[in-house]
Amino acid sequence: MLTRIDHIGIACHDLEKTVEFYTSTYGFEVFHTEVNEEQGVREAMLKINETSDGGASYLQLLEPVREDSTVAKWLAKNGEGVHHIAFGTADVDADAAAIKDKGVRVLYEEPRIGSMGSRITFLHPKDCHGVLTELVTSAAEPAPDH
Ligand code: CMX
Ligand code: CO
Repeated sequence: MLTRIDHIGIACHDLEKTVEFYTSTYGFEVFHTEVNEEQGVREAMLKINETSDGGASYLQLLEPVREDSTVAKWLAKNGEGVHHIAFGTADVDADAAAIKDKGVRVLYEEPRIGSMGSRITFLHPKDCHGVLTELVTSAAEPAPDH
């Protein structure tokens, strides 16, 4: 079951400048930063609020680290802006399978590693009314037995 907005992914050219905007304009704080080589991004997670399912909602600021990454390609076409939305669930495997059964393309065979050791997958934006949609189970949520 999808129980929160886990994060909104925002693509930017310069992570430091974008972090500076979000911290100085709104007073948000950087909760975590990392490089995800597989996804081709450097990222900063800004925690906005905790959620009733025990998780939290973040902004995920993303700067590409490779010219051939999905975010670099998207920035070249669209410029900076909202890149994707992510819904949180305690069981990304089960939710991805159920959504796939409804005819939505799930981009990964198996969830991959996202921010802070989470497990993530994506739904094709063309099957989601133009919104690239991520499903995420945070590392703090033990996957239920199947
Ligand atoms: N939001 C909405 N639509 C998008 C999109 C996005 N972020 N990215 C691509 N599209 C649209 C394009 O506009 C294009 O539409 P048109 O054909 O109408 O022009 C279509 O999808 C195909 O786009 P493309 O530029 O040819 O890109 P690709 O098909 O090569 O890749 C996608 C698209 C979704 C498969 C790829 O971006 C992907 O695999 N994304 C998942 C991984 C990812 O985004 N990682 C970075 C974030 C990591 C994290 O959150 O931790
Ligand atoms: Co994301």
